Amino acid sequence: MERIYIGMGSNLADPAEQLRSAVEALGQLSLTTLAGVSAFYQSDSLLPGQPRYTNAVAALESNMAPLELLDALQAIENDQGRERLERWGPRTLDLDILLFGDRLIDEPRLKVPHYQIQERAFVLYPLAELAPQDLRLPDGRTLNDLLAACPFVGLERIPHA
Ligand code: ROI
Repeated sequence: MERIYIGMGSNLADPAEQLRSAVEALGQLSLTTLAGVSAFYQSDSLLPGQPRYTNAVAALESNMAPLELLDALQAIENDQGRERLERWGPRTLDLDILLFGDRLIDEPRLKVPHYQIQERAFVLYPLAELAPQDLRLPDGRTLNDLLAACPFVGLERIPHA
């Protein structure tokens, strides 16, 4: 079993409900146990002119292979009405593999760790609710290092969402 962290985001069609449905679907994946879910956090889109996002992180314990898990996550996104009209466009559901054990994955379809973890408060703060602060990325940086460099700005934490 490997510990995997999934970043979740939505800014269309009742985002909190989209995240709750996604959590439910993650809990039903084969070879996989849902080990935890962070609070939900609201923030403005990094791109102007889009609705606000709701984001959260889920922890999985899984025996799935990375690309198998990626296929399963994309199936969940599609089930929840994701339409890939434009890159970075608004979406009903986005599921990203943030970390997969201590693996470094560099394939055309999948790069892990997710390349923007460090810049994104809406990923780091929910991740920190589930992961140990001394968690190390494959490049040696700890979660604590990343948090120290990424202020908690513009995030609104929604407990029990
Ligand atoms: N902004 C926020 N706040 N949350 C996201 O998940 C998110 N995802 C994106 C872009 C459009 C970059 N902005 C975001 O893809």
